[in-house]
Amino acid sequence: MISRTQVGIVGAGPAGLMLGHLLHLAGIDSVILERQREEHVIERVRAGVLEQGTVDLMTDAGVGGRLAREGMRHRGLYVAFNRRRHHIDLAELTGGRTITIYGQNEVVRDLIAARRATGRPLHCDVSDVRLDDLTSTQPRIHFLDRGGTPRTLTCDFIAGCDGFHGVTRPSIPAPHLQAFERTYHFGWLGILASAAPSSDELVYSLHERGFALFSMRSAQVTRLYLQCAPDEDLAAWSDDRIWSELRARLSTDDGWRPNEGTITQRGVTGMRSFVVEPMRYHRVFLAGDAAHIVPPTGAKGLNLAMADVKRLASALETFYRGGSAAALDAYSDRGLRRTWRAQRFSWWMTSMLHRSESDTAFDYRRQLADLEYLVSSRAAMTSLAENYVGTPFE
Ligand code: RFL
Ligand code: PHB
Repeated sequence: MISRTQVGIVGAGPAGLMLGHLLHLAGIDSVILERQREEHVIERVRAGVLEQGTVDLMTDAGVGGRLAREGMRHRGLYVAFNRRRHHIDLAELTGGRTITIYGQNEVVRDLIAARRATGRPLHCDVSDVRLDDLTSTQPRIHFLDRGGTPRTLTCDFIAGCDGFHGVTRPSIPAPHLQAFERTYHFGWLGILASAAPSSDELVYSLHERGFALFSMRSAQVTRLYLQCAPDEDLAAWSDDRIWSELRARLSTDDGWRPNEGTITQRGVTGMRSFVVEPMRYHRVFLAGDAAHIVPPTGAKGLNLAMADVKRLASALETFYRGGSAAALDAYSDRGLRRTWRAQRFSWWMTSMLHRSESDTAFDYRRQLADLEYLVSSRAAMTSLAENYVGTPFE
């Protein structure tokens, strides 16, 4: 079966779904292909921090209703070390900009509902996705639909929104891409717990035993992370061990500690920094994690993905309206500027807050000095705040 569309979108994460929705609003048709089942995509627990640019994009695109009702707006955050919490007033330092806590899976749930309401195609559970004719003006995507029927999609453009392990980036001939990568010798063990958040804002903590992060999803659900080995065996972590480690790394001398409750979800994530240049090959465009990965410490991944697809949708709209390809031609360079800025920030937050096996006592003292400086200098706090809340989307 052969069909055609204007934009073939590979991947139904936040990038692919938002791109499809923005194109729909511009009257451009698209087909979204996703290799996982729809329930899996909706239930995958990941990011939680939305920059104002992401919130505005959701709102302007008409998919921000539940986000406005259920998202938790935070004006600041805490940094903890030496058993003390220090407040950083993000809003005051950035002329009123804030962040919103709303789970990535909720963003995805809202975007899937919006897609279904448009009646435009979203094929989940597809397999064997392959791309060819990438140098032609009609690149193609081949796949098996959920019933196993082979299908071909002829496209004007292909958007690779298929994440770091997707098929689009490896389909581009290697000499055309340059990759920049850094891996870290640690990961995060993350949990969701049925416990009311004991702090109204996030707490990023450096402890001698490693990093820990206190976050939340709702008035009843706490989200917590512990630095661990990248290949940490979850089976070695009983609930008691998780809570005792979280208590050790997060509790502060003012008596604050996370509330505890039933652990409803747990997982281990490795960490990397990765950028590919350029983000385009002929009529194939890479967006989101397919093009770049940041360690989660700066909470930038989802927001970068949203900034990419906003730029891409607007460039495609310009192209279809008047035939100018200038914005498409600028897509990669503009995205790379934003990406490298987020890379620098995420690397900096990560290295300031994590302990490495190769670290010496000198390194730990240096990290503490970095943190002391951060919380005592308005200039240093402003630098963190500006980057954390994110620059406005183009
Ligand atoms: P996704 O979400 O990985 O979606 C890609 C989709 O493509 C599908 N796919 C394919 N489909 C068809 N054919 C193929 N061959 C395919 N191969 C893959 C996949 O199944 C998937 O559905 O990428 P996208 O859309 O670019 O979105 C990026 C974000 O998911 C990611 O950057 C964030 O989750 C990163 N991140 C955070 N970002 C933030 O902005 N703020 C945060 O607070 C934050 N915290 C986090 C995070 C990521 C984490 N993990 C688990 C890596 C916390 C964690 C723990
Ligand atoms: C989350 O709530 O999942 C979260 C918050 C901040 C981060 C990463 C993840 O930096």
